[in-house]
Amino acid sequence: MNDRVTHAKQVLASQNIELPSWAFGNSGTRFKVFAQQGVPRDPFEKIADAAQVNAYTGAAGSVALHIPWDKVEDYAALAAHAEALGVRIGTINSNTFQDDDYMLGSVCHPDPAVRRKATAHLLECVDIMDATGSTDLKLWFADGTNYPGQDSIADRQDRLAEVLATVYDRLGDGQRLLLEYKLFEPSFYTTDVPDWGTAYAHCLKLGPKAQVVIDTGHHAPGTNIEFIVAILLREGKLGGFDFNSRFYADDDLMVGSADPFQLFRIMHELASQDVVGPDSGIAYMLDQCHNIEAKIPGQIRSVMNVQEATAKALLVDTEALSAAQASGDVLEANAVLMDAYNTDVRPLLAELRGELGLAADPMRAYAASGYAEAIREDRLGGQAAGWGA
Ligand SMILES: [Mn+2]
Repeated sequence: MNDRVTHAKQVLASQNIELPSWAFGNSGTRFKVFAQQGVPRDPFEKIADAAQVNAYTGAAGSVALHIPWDKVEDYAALAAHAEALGVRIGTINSNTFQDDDYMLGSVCHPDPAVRRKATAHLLECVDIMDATGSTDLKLWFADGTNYPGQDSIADRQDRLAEVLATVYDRLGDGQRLLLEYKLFEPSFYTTDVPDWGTAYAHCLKLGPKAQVVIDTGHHAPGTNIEFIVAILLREGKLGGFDFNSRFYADDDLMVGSADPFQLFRIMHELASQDVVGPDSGIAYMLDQCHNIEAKIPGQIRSVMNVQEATAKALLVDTEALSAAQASGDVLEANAVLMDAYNTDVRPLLAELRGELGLAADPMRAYAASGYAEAIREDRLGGQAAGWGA
């Protein structure tokens, strides 16, 4: 057990959970955006807020950008700003869904001119990767149709494949294309990349620099996500995660909030293959919006939820589990897993934070820091960041 705790602490100390820049801006539903005070007004302020999450958790050393929301004149300056605050620029996320031209899709659009426009945006994202040192391009497409007969399902796949190949060919050494799937929304009859199988098929054709992203919120209720994790890992095609929590649909709520057991089961698959650490080639990212809760503590809580699920997964008695599985002892195998899940890992994580020179309770330490009050005072005037801003 002591060896296991030591190993768990080593892995947890190196774990990186990437934060989305958009988590710090105003967000909402299609019904209402409730503006908050002190929200960042530009990408520099978003990165400053993300750096706070890293300062209190020690586990969030990178920030994903979303283009065009995070467009700046000087990306090298943005990367230097991040570095000065102890974080770095992570994944570049493309946006081909907020322009009038994209009403019928982007890379799958029937009009070649719209597809060229979308392709140009994706290639610009790779330019930004070059400028920021980012290695991953994350692609999610809002493409799909609402009505049977609206467009050819097969032709749309051909168009998608063609654009993806163009972007893939532009990638430099050490750069990857991460393709994200989503069951539905904003299209409700067909979605052009609806599931891991479709994403996997495209990535397989593209080559080794193309991998699949699992957004935990992008599945039908009851989907066994840990099975998808196991399959993609086995095929070397698991590029990363967008962690969040869903209840009815793609809610982008705090990861591990509604179903911490699902998060544990996912982390168990990853821990059992020893791919939790930063050298695994798997990007562990949050994709969340905090519509009704404060944003920085929302991100801190989310990072802590991932850490707790990871710690539990690392405490699974793997020898006992393997022995029970080999002997067909169903109840014992399940009990070994549940023992780990039911362990209170909060003291272990508090101890680890102490060893890393961090406060034992990141939520309280942040609340006591005065940062929230300071940004409310400082960020008066200007346009608060948010969707499309
Ligand atoms: Mn996502």
